[in-house]
Amino acid sequence: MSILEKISVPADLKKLSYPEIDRLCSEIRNIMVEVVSKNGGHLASNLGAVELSVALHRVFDLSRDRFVFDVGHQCYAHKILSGRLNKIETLRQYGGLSGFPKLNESVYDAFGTGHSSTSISAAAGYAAGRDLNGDNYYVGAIIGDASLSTGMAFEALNHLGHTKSKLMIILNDNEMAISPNVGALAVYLEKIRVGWVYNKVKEDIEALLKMIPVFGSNVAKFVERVKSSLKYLVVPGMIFEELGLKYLGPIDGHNVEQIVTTIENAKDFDGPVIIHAITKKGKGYSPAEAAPEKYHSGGLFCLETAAPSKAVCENKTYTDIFGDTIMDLASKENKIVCITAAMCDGTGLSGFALKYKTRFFDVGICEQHALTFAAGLSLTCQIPFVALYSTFSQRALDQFIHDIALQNLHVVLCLDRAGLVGEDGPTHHGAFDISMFKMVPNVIIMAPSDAHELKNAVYNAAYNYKCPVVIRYPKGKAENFNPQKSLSEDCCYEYETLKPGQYNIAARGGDALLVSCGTALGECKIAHCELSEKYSISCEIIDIRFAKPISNELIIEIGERFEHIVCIEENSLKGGVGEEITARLYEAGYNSKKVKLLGLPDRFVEHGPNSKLRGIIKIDAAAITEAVLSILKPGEKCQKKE
Ligand SMILES: Cc1ncc(C[n+]2csc(CCOP(=O)(O)OP(=O)(O)O)c2C)c(N)n1
Repeated sequence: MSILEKISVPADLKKLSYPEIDRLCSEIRNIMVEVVSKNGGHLASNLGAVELSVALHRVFDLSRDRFVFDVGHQCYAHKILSGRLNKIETLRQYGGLSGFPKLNESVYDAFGTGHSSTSISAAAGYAAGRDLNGDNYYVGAIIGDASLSTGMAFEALNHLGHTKSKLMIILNDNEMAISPNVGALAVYLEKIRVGWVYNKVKEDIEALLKMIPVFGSNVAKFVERVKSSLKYLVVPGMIFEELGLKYLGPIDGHNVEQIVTTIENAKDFDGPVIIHAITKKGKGYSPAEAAPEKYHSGGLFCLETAAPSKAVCENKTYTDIFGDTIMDLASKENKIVCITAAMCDGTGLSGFALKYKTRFFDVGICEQHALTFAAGLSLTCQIPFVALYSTFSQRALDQFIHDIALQNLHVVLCLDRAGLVGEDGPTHHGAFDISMFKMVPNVIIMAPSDAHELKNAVYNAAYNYKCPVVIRYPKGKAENFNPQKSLSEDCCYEYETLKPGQYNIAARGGDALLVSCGTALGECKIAHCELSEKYSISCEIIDIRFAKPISNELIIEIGERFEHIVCIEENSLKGGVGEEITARLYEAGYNSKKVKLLGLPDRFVEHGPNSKLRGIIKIDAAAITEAVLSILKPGEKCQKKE
């Protein structure tokens, strides 16, 4: 019988011996590796947090005590231990378990996460509410070293130092963000780790300090100063102590007994306490230990060889195309600089980072800082490209408005993972970028429809538009609607100059119009064929290219030539391009049009394969066909061909 089978409720963990706990940890790791090999997911961070999760469940009752998992990409062991083992095979699949903690998935999940560095704030709120209500459960946050180095985490620590709420922070320090962690805090934690082996020495020195006698006030002050500077040198975690938290550690984050003992010691401290646990990202699965960045998150892989499944390595993605293009432009223009917020590889900047070391900045998980930093760079005539995932740009909206757009600075924001992202689900879908940035004055927003269009967007953003520019493109394989033109010979690629608002007629037709935004063009083309072949309906397709500006010329072209219009975008319908086009047509006096708007609905879209999600929310080719048929009058070109 496996140890896991002995656990029907988390409290059963308390009955296990430590050797049994060790076996349990291996069983959990085996399950994780197997499930992630089939379903994809965040492997390396989860492998590194097994013992921490086991220890938390051994000490606390997490259905009552409230622990917030930061980012939430390390919650698989927690899910396995809290009654979800029988559903773990459904992880990240449509209708199955989410890859992140989710309030409505289990009573054991204290807070929904996905974006980094929210855990201490949420836990602080829990602690304040608990105290107001006169309750007495435990509250805590488990946070990685990279997530701790963001503004939001510092804001929470700063607040806690003031409130002194009883709360436990577990710092899961593996020296890594997705890539190696960067920044001054990372260096500080590294010093503590190095000093870890000298802990004994520290204890001896502290004992020695206590023995220094104190004579007279000046001597006393001097001795105090010496004591405190020596303390800074040898006592780990002083920065946290100075902020008003009790610091415990560092401890071995893979030794459950040591973690449990430390938590037990910390539990009764009546204030904020931080336990510093040293862990290894990818622990227990050698390919992930050797290459934690590669196994941070990703697609399916072969269990035996650990090689990515074939589908994963085929064809260039939009991320690759962006990476290739920026390298090409940077080879000719030395003012181009690139900024990432801890997502160098994910945003396609690894090549740039290697080749142009001084022109590349990884600022850590700090999207707000990344944008204002870019604003400063732009004022020195550099051409900053900030590459983020669409969803993470949400937290930097004010910096975009106040620091970049208001001053009309030339900063290019490249938003990868725009639109649906599939299995990562609602925390990661890039659902709002067009709506969010479209309302901001001075801004150009480009939504390229294929690889060539993306190359042109990056080129024009660098050279032709001296204002804030947003370029949004999705996850996954890049379409190429112009296969005659080579994508690979970058050095002699012929970029096309585009006027802001310049649209492209992608297919001619007269019965109805499909207004396509970005990569929705692929689905429009399929619907176009189906409407023509099955129903003899000829549709025109306009690829608007720019979500902003939408030119008057385009509005007049649509208004004069079409009565039946379907707009398609993989962005929220609220504040999207469809809404604007409808309003502008009406305003221009074209007020009798039949219009259908397809886009992301006014609810959070679940996780699952993108193709399935597109069908459910009706933005795929079938939905486009259906929309056209629904607005053409019966008998008016919508008889199905026999
Ligand atoms: C706001 C935000 N930006 C970027 C990310 C992408 N991201 C996910 S995990 C991660 C690194 C987290 O590192 P750490 O907190 O140290 O945890 P570890 O994975 O090392 O356990 C990043 C950058 C995110 N989730 N949220």
